[in-house]
Amino acid sequence: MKRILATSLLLATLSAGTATAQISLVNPVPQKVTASGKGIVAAPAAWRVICDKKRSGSIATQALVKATTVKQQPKAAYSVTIGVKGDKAVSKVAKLIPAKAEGYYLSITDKGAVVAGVDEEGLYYGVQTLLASVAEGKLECCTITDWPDVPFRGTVEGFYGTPWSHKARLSQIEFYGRNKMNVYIYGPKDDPYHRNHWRVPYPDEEARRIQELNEHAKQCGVNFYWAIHPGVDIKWNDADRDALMAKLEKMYQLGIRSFAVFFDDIWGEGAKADKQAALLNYVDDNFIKSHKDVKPLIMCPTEYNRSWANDAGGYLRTLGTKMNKDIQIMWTGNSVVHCIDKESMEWINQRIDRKAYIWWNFPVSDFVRDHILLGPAYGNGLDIANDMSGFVSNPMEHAEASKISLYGIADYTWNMKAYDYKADWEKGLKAVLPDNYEALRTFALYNKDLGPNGHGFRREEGDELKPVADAALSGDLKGVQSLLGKCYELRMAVDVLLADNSNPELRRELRPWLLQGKNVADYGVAVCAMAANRKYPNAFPSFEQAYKQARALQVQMYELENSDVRHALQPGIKVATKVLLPTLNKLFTQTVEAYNKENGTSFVCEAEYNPYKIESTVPQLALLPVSVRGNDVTVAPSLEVIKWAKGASFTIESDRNVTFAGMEFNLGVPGVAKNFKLELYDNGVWKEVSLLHYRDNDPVIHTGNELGGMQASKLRITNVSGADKEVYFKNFKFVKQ
Ligand code: LOG
Repeated sequence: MKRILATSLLLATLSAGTATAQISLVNPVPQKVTASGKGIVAAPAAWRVICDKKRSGSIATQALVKATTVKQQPKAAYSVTIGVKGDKAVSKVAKLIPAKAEGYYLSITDKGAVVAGVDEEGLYYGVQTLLASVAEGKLECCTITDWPDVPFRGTVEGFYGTPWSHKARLSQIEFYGRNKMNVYIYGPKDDPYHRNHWRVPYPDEEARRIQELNEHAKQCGVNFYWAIHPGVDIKWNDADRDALMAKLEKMYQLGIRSFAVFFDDIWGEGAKADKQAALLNYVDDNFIKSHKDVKPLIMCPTEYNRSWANDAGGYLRTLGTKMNKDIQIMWTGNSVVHCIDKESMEWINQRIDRKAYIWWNFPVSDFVRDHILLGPAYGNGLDIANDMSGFVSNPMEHAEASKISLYGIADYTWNMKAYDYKADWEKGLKAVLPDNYEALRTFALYNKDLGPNGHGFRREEGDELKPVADAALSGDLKGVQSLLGKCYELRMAVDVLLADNSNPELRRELRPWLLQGKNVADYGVAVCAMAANRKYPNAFPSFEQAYKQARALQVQMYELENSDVRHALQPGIKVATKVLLPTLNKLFTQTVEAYNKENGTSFVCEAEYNPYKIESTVPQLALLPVSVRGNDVTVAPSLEVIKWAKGASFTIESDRNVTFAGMEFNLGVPGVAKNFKLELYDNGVWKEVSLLHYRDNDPVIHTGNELGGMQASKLRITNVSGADKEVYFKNFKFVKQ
């Protein structure tokens, strides 16, 4: 009895202070919250909505009516009064509405709530705040004034690879609305009607789906931007200008009211700043502005990051001076994948003479498809809200899993100064998988970093594990025990997630990594048993038993990496690569070495097994993963323009001789075969193999018939043209016999 009293007293004191409890369920964190009245009370079972007649069809009203948290009943005692500045219903609180676009005032008491938006968007967000705060069946009496820091917040579906499914997009858009993001830019690189066949209108079925997405976005308060990517083959003539206008007009007729034009990842004719500016000014003057209901145009430049910007060439300054000021210009930061800070914002804004629109390449994983990125969104400056016109994240092709970091990005862009990425990460995990949040958290701890990659972008992973790892490696048995505990924990989390039915799409996305997580955890258990056995030689399992299991799991990890469990285009399956797996590998090696020394045995002590290795003097190619599927050996494609210097080469080496059945690669440019030399290395001699295209307009490069049956341990491709070349690295594979 006493204890209950004490707890309730404690609760009472807490709730009399600043409002936190129920409001902490709200994302993004509101700008200003003041606790008032009775603190936390039970939420009503039903409420009645009061608004001006003209407001009854608004998306805010619809969101309230459709809400499942609290039912709407015309006679309910609890009232929710809603309106936009100027509406009669909210005239009493008109003065309290913040004078900021998309802002709102919200008051919650035990008798009723009032939501007053400065505009329709603000009202919608106020309603979202109210709905999120009652999600656990309680009400927190308080007043809130709230508005976003950044005017445009959301995502750009701008990655290479399998575009999101229609269902995934619907779910994303709903998630954005709930978390107060107002932008979804549709620009998947591999939608042919966006890029390669940009002139061609969508077939009816696809057009209907885009229409549905756009309608859904409207209901969720999200602006659906449709992006076009014409730079690959655009001619600067009237015919192509008209083709672009015609396609945009078609999309307008489908109902689209927000547009973007992308010029990223191209070179040559399409990459000219003055031509791009002239074309977009034309689009702006004759399409965007002539339709009164269209949002400002967004463009992605060719030099979209500082490391690629050739300042002397003046590309960015040309856009800055020549392109209409209302056209927004995207920017990924100091490099393709980079966090953004004040200094880098100032650098770009000066050049483009406007506030850059940030395209943040996180959590996108199209350049590290063997990893899945479940970590928090951190590293961007908290003082740059006023330096940008918008901030969108480019997510992973794994839409559900991306929501973990998107949850944080929504918060960051709304209320930057208060952004606490660690707290957001926990909340994001809960939002994605409320039923098994702990398991998802444990698994996510081992899936944050990207591994070594061409962009040099890395993330924290496993810092919390380091003391345990150091202790285990120093031979401390307690350390080994703790490490074993971590492996059990991972194993349990994986099993729970593999059987979780509450978010089947998330489970489908995570599956390759879950299965690999299971291998890593089992491997860890075996390695810890080996280490423990050094202290207790008579315990079960024996050193040899545990060693055999550890070896078997190394093979299983490799086999799984090259199995059909992978998603399309996935080169491997990497889990826990930053701290846990390297620790286990080290522990394995040092334990085997010590055992061999003492017992005169010669157990293999290498921990990692990969028969193929790449070496390259083209830096962009040096870190690409190699994968095996049946007899196919594939090097993962690179997505950017590859600067292949004259004389530079790319070598792939096998740990044994391979008998070749065939080979095929694609550098994305017709006719380039003559610039490259292919050689195979056999018994100390390099032998040349001829290269050819089957057709003039087909970039695929084939090898001469002499390749069939040849044996070699290395294969090398060299730029022998005598000049630096710009190519793509779209596809590269050879087939073993
Ligand atoms: C592409 C983007 C891709 C990303 C990460 C931009 C503006 N363009 O290197 O489509 O998802 O990097 O690989 C890009 O970032 N090119």
